[in-house]
Amino acid sequence: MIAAIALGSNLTSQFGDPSANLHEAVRRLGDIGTLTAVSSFYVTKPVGLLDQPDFVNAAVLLETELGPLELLRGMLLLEHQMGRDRAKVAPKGPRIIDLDLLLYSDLMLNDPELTLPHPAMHERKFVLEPLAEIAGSLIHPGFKKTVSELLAFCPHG
Ligand code: PH2
Ligand code: MG
Ligand code: MG
Repeated sequence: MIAAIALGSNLTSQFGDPSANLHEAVRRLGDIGTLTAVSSFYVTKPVGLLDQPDFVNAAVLLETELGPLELLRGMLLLEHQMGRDRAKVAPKGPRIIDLDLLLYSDLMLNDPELTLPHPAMHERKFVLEPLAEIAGSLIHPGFKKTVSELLAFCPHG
C-alpha cells in the first residue's frame, strides 16, 4: 500500500539541526518500507503555538506491506528512537521529529488510535505544499479532491 507521511522538526538534536533530523527520519523510514518520493524541505513559520522556532517540513510517499496501525506504531517508535519525548513538551510545542500519517491508499478509518485521512491535513499549508510537490494528483478520499486542489483551497498562509 502507498502511504503519505508528513515530517516536521524545529529543534536541534544529536543528529544536528532540523534539516538533519528530517534527513535522518527519511533514512529510517526507508527501513519501514520503500520510499517512492521525497519532497524538498520547506522552512515554515510555526502554526498554532506561535512562540517556538521555525519548522522544517517535508513529505514522503512510502510503499509498505504494513497495515495502517502497524505503520503508525512504527512511525511513533521511530520518533521515540530519535529522542522525541512526548511527556516533556506541550502537545503543539517544539519537537525533534514529528511524523504524521496523512493518507494510507484510499482508506478512511476512524479508530481511537488513528484517523485517516489525517483530520487536519487540508488546513495545513505546511503539510499540503510538500505533499503537492510529490503527489499533487493523489485523491483525498473524504473530500474527493486532489492534494493540489486542497492546497489551492487552503485558507492559511
Ligand atoms: N506542527 C505542529 C504545530 N505547528 N507549524 C509548522 N509550521 N509546521 C509544523 O510541522 C507544525 C506547526 C504540531 O504538529
Ligand atoms: Mg504534526
Ligand atoms: Mg504527530
